[in-house]
Amino acid sequence: MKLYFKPFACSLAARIALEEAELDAEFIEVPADGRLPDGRHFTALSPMGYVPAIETPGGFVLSEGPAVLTYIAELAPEGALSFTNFSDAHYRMLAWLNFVSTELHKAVFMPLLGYASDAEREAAKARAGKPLGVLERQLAGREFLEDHFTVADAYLLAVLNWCEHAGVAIADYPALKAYRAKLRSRPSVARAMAQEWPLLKAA
Ligand SMILES: N[C@@H](CCC(=O)N[C@@H](CS)C(=O)NCC(=O)O)C(=O)O
Repeated sequence: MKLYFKPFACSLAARIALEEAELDAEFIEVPADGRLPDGRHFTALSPMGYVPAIETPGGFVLSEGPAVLTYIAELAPEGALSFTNFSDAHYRMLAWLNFVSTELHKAVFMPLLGYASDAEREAAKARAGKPLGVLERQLAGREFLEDHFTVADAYLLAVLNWCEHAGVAIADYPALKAYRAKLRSRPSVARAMAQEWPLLKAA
């Protein structure tokens, strides 16, 4: 399998998931101009030009983070990155993936990371408190979003990594801050971040 990524983008979650489940993958950094080493343009794989995207040896291509993460979770040994299908926890995990994607990643962090006008950034700041408050309450006294580490935690960690750059005061959310610190020391997360640090610096 190939994972198309950009350093410290949301695709970091997919790298963490692959590390956590010890699944083999080739990691292909998408350059700013989208021209891939094999000559294709990245939009041939991911129509919006967004990472993450994965490509299997059989030629199956998938973009959209929550779908990519669900696919990796299902490739992994059962329970390693998600819960048993049809368990309540499995659907709560899917709900968290969607929550992180829509309420945090797109609604709050994308505008704050600079892809927006000043007015849109102000609106994003005003929107931040509600989803961060939901997460703060969920994570108070817990190590993970649900009973064990899943791809939803990997995604949330990748997004929380942007707080400082986006001007989101994570110190106002002590449970979230502690959750992020603890996850960063998890071996799969630490390995994935260490692999992408030099690439981010070089970018
Ligand atoms: N709807 C997409 C959004 C993914 C997304 O926003 N990816 C960002 C990085 S976090 C991206 O590739 N932006 C374009 C760029 O960096 O050039 C998904 O859920 O995967």
